[in-house]
Amino acid sequence: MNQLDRVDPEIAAILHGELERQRNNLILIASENYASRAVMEAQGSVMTNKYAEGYPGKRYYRGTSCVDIAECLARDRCKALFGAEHVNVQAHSGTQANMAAYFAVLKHGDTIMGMNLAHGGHLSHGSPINFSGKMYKIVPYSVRQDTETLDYSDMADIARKSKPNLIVVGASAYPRIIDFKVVREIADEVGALIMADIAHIAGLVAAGAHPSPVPYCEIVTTTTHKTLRGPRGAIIICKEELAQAIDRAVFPGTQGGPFMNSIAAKAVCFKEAMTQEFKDYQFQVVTNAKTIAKRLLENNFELVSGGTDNHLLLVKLLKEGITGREADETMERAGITLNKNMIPFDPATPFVTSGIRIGTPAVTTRGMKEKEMVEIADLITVVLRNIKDENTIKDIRSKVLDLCSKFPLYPDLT
Ligand code: DSN
Repeated sequence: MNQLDRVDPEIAAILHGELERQRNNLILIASENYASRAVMEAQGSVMTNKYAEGYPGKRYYRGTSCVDIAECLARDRCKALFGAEHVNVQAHSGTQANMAAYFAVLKHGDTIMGMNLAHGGHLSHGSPINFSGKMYKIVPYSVRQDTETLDYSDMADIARKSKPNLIVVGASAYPRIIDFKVVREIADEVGALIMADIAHIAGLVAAGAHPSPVPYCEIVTTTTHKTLRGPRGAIIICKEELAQAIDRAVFPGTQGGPFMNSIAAKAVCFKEAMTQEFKDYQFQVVTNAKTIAKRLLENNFELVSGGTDNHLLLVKLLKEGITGREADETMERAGITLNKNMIPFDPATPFVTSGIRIGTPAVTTRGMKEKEMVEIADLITVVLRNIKDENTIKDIRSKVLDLCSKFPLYPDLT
């Protein structure tokens, strides 16, 4: 970072600090990952200088010959990766992708059925404090209290009663496979459209480690920076008949100029995602999550739904008498970065919570496998069992540093 060090040493020092933080901590936030150097080079490139409102071949600016090719490549690669009919690669974020999707197919006041935020859904799936909950009539569905898994027959009953215009399926804290085929049957019975938000599982879907929603849903949205391991941003996949409505809802509906640097980086991400190395990585992500889950169960912890089928798990801390907030704060001091999370039927507030969420995408990118997952589960166990013992926390911190040093991150980046 020669130029940045010279021009703005203050920000340069913060970036160096962030690189060291990422290197020296176990990142277990389920929505985070480490993008490749190639992705980061495309994102931090001259493409950031270009305005390109519109779409390839139909721009409102001159000088778009290069960015047009990049956007076409990103679209074509993404279509091939997911078997999609149409894709919009301009969405800046997951929430903006969802907003554009709603604007494309709904009117103000229409009914959306979305997963309860407290049960694993997302703010943009109808939370009353989000635009989605303010603009649309929201009918939430939940997980079953006994199994803590999606209750498709309850979902069908709710759909029959509320006749939603759109069923939103997808989650930010749900550890099990989602059955998109059953959701399609429910939607067909009540005449609803489906939008699957696969932000968390997109990498797994691309690799075949989770069933794809693309054949079953009119619209599929995802961010590109979670399991998909690309740049920060989002995409919208849809059926051909919705292509124009989706594109118009993104630009000019909800966004202005696309971030061409991010679009170039998305193209790189999609190319990487077509490799065997990426497929192997995604299956390892799942194996790693299952390994942590198994070890935590052996260590007598309770997990939401009793385990995991994907890249994340949720630990219930009610029995331990620890809040999620205490746990994630102490864990951070031990060098383990994860987040507090609501568990289904949580008696605590969203700021306190009774659970933690653990995800394996980032540590798997570092090359860690089953052996390290058992070690990580044991480190987490010691922290949770000694939450007030500062000497133990310090000891875990040094063990974490030791583990991190064996899996160098961005070794040639300074
Ligand atoms: N906030 C993201 C997550 O951590 O799951 C979703 O947007």
